[in-house]
Amino acid sequence: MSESIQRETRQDLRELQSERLRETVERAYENVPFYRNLLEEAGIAPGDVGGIDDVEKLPFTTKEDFRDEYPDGLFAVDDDILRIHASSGTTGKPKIVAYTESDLELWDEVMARSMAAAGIEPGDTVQNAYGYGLFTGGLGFHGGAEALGATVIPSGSGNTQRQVELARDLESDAIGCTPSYALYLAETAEEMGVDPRDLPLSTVLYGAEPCTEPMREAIEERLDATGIENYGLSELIGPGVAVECAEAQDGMHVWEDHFYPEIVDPHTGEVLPEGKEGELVLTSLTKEALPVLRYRTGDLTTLTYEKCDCGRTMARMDSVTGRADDLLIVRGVNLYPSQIEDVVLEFDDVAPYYRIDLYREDNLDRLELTVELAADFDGDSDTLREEMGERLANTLSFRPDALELVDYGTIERTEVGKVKRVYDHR
Ligand code: DLL
Repeated sequence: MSESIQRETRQDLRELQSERLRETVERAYENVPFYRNLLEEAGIAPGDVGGIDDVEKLPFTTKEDFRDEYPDGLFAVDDDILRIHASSGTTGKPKIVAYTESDLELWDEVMARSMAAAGIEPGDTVQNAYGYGLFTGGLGFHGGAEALGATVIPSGSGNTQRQVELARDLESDAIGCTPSYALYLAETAEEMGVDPRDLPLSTVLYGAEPCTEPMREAIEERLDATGIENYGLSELIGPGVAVECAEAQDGMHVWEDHFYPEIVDPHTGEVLPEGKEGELVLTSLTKEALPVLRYRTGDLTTLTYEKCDCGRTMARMDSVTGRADDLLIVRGVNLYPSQIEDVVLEFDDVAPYYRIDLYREDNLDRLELTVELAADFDGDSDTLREEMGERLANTLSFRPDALELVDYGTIERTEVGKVKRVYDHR
């Protein structure tokens, strides 16, 4: 089922989605008072949902709903919960998520499927450098690797020197980690006198934080491996919502038999046509403990339904360009950090490390950009700074108030958790 469903005709897939949406709405209505109220307020009874086309009638679920219903107000079961995870946002209470036995099986399945799509095979050794614990990355990857029949090394996050040794000595074929950590691993290997390109890793399955194309190229080049992006979020399951295929590396296949994607205008909530960028909204189609209807992820991306070169027919999502709440408004200009990253990392003379600091002075916004020079840089940094400033101005119609180029190794690295690059002091 798992293999063939990925190449199903769109029509058959929609029939399956229709059936599953009806069940999910019914489940949410019957078992979650929050959803019963929400649906009643919207004037919708479960019987009004005929098929997947009716998804647009349903109200949204938001991050605030998770916070307001903390800790378990969104759960649809009492006694059958086998696992709890949590995702901490930048503010407020964590979002608590729950799994029944069938949810954990589903998670293993979508993660095993993701790894297979990434080119990982049974018998391969997968080093899992995502954090174990409440964060979904560690255990999500772990279960998937075992379900696939791979050998998993549960190295977890941090301990980077040991990670290098493990990868080398146990001949890890693949590593799962954040994109920033993949670069940190390469850097640590170099410091240890190990050429990262000589490590046996052939696949880096990165995710959990944004990664632009130049950043992927840096990972692939420094580790001499294929970089495969994956996407997921705790509210829906954890990692395992979408992944690129090794054949095409051209957008992440959303496992649409379990997670139904839409793109909406982040301001109006209106559903946007294929190819338009907007906020990703996801509906779970098979979750038991925590069914979610039209969850506003806050992540900005686009969807395409064109069949992939690999033959899969499920929708593909682009890399996340930013989060709706990441938008930097600097003196009225709207910018996403990823747009700045895209321009800056195009320069060969810089290392993939930068930070953005925002201040307010005399009621005016001020953006300072700090970028690291490449380790072997021996050019004229004034000229480089000028060129970079020009290119930012031409591409983004925006020039940072200060642009500083600093020596390689100056910007603090993130060894554990998700990288932070924007510091808003306003
Ligand atoms: O980060 C799950 C995950 C673990 C995904 C490991 C991939 C690999 P949360 O901690 O709940 O779950 O954070 C979810 O992280 O809404 C996005 O904003 C961001 N995110 C996840 N994957 C990507 C990605 C995990 N590939 C939030 N690109 C999501 C950009 C991502 N952002």
